[in-house]
Amino acid sequence: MTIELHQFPTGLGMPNISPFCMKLETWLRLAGLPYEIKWQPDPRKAPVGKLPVVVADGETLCDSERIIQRLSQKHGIDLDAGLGPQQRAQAHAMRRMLEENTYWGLVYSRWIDPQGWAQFWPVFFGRIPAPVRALVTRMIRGQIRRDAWGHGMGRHPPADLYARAEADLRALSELLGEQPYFFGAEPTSFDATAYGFLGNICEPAMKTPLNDAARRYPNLVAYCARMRARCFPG
Ligand SMILES: N[C@@H](CCC(=O)N[C@@H](CS)C(=O)NCC(=O)O)C(=O)O
Repeated sequence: MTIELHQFPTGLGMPNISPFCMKLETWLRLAGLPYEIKWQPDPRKAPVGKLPVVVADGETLCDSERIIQRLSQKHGIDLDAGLGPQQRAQAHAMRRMLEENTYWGLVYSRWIDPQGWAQFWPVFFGRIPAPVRALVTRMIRGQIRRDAWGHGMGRHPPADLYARAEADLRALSELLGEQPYFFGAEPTSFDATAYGFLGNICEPAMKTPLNDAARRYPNLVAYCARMRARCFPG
């Protein structure tokens, strides 16, 4: 049984600069499933144009959550076995918040905010030969601007947008409190999502209002360090 994990290349000192790819890789590590990485810089090659993708025993799976459900079922793994219905509902709501709202704060901070863009573009586009770089960069950045606008987050003035994303961080900080993981002493599947997103906000050596906001929550910073030590040591 082989699990091929097709995901974006790494950067910024992170296991992955895509929070969805990092979520899935974190989950695979928490689940103890061996996998082989296939680096894929171009999401258009993926069946639905988004990464991560997993190919397992000839089956191609898209969407991090769907992949986790399928692999859990196939391997008889349930990282949430210890959670009651109310905790599972909380995990679901927090995951949706991170993936559908906080995500756009992160996208804005890297791709649209001029301060973040100056730090981010060399990581993402630095290896593309100069003659085509400007064209590719303009095309992809333009698409991401349209996506953020279409979602709605990209229509807010920057201060409002960052305030909306910081409200998510505050909520997560309150929910985590002094616990090592979001639901107690051991990680659950929500911690894979949480680290994919919070890690990508707290840990990279980037300075934007979003990174600065996250680093004002000591429990979130310590949580990311704990998750990294557990899942990506060395
Ligand atoms: N719901 C998907 C979302 C994946 C996703 O949005 N991936 C981004 C990278 S973080 C992507 O591939 N974007 C490429 C694009 O939109 O063109 C999942 O959970 O896997």
